[in-house]
Amino acid sequence: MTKTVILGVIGSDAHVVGITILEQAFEAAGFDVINLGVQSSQEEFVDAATAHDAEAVLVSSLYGHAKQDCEGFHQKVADAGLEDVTTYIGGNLAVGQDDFEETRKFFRQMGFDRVFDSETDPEDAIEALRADLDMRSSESEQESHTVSA
Ligand code: B12
Repeated sequence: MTKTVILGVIGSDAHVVGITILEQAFEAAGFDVINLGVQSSQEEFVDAATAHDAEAVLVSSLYGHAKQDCEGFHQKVADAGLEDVTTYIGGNLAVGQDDFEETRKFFRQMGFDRVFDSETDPEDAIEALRADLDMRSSESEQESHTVSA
């Protein structure tokens, strides 16, 4: 069965190239992608996940304000009864991004299931989501490698 993912760039961020690539990669991998585009609010992510009965929400942020833009996001997810929805975030998540492990820890504590940096190959995110959604076929399992995110 096709799995639906909600994708968008959060806050006032207008960087569109990354999510366009992610949209194409996830669609090619067989996911049904609802692309909210840039400058999407927390409410738009939550409403779309509810409306489309999504399995996952993929949040992108490039301009360095992800911490502020994601504050309270997982409370809204919980309030909407979407605790089972897998949430990922990726991009340039902090200004400077000197120590990505610290950044990853911060966003994991915020509630994101996985946190990806701007060097992420979309295929790694797809592999991680397949694993998280238990979609991995036995064939791809043989070829898989561990994704740390
Ligand atoms: C093009 C660009 C712009 C264009 C955007 C045009 C457009 N409509 O897209 C313009 C000129 C408008 C722009 C504006 C700004 N930008 Co700019 N921009 C860039 C630039 C040069 C390239 C971005 C890009 O398209 N990359 C190519 C795509 C393919 O890569 P990507 O976006 O990183 O996405 C990939 C990964 O990050 C990852 N990914 C992204 N999201 C997610 C989510 C998930 C779930 C997963 C798994 C993976 C993932 O997968 C993507 C695909 O491979 C980068 C520098 C750089 N080299 O990255 C700066 C950069 C992102 N911009 C930056 C900044 C600061 C700004 C401005 C704030 C500048 C200003 N003072 O006005 C504004 C913000 C405007 C706004 N409201 O958003 C900074 C951010 C700094 C930070 N975070 O620490 C950067 C890093 C430049 C820098 N080195 O300082 N920018």
